[in-house]
Amino acid sequence: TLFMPRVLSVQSHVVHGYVGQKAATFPLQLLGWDVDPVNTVHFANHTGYRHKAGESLTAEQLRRIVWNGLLPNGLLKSVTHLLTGYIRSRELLEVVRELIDLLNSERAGQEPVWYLCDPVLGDNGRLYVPPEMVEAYRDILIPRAHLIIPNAYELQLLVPHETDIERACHWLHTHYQVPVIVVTGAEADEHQRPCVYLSEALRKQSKWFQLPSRLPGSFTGTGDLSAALLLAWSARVPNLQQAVEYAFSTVYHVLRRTLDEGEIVEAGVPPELALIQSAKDILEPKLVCQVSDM
Ligand code: PLP
Ligand code: PXL
Repeated sequence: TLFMPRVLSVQSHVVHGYVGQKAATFPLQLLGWDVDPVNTVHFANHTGYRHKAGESLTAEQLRRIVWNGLLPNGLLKSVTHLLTGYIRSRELLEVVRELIDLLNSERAGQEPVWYLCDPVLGDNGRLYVPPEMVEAYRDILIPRAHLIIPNAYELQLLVPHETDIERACHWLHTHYQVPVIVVTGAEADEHQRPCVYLSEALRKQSKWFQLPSRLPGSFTGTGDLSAALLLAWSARVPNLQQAVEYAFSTVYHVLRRTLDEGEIVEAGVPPELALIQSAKDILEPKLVCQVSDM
């Protein structure tokens, strides 16, 4: 039968720029996915700008969208994947937990919904959600995810007692049953590579992926783009290692182009990703990741 992936994408929307849904939807659609976006916020722009304006979705509003609309119209039945990103409140996170159970009950008799969780907490030492979200992610969403993609800072927030990336991943895996963990932007790692941690069962095939070089500069939306690409490729290639290669090669090309021609609105504010200009690199990424055994 034809594989027709449809992802319910629960993350932020910005009017201008490319973070959250705006970073995820275009690549997923180009790669053949139907995307059903649920916007957790509707902001003017990402929060790195001087002026911030917009509204957050409340738990009650999310309940109405799902239980008064999507569910009774039968629109959750075709959802094969769930992607979650920027969520600002514990209440909303709890509704997402109910949503996971609902999606799975709508798929009774079929494979459960495959869930990629990006535990968006912050980056480079700066939290962008209330601090109680750390525990909320650990207790509520992470145990239900098939793959999580924290950056190095988020991993450290989630597992404060382990500074070693591999040991922190091992701890999350054994205590929270997370099958796959992909850690991005590992500053702690002098080789500057995204790390891929697989469950014990898959461990023997685990590989590390070396990026050609870390690109200078600070970006925003990179994590959202990485998560979407990893999801898109994970359903198109036979193994996760390959999906990581395609996804991070694409991220590299997008960042490379962003350095050359990304929109800079204001000094000190990260440029917007040159995403639309990168359509060819999204569709057919030239591989730039070296796969090396550890
Ligand atoms: N440079 C390259 C080549 C990358 O692949 C990435 C992220 O994957 C970054 C920079 C940005 O890393 P961070 O997650 O710290 O924003
Ligand atoms: O890329 C993370 C992110 C997502 N959504 C919004 C943001 C940011 C980072 O600044 O502001 C609205």
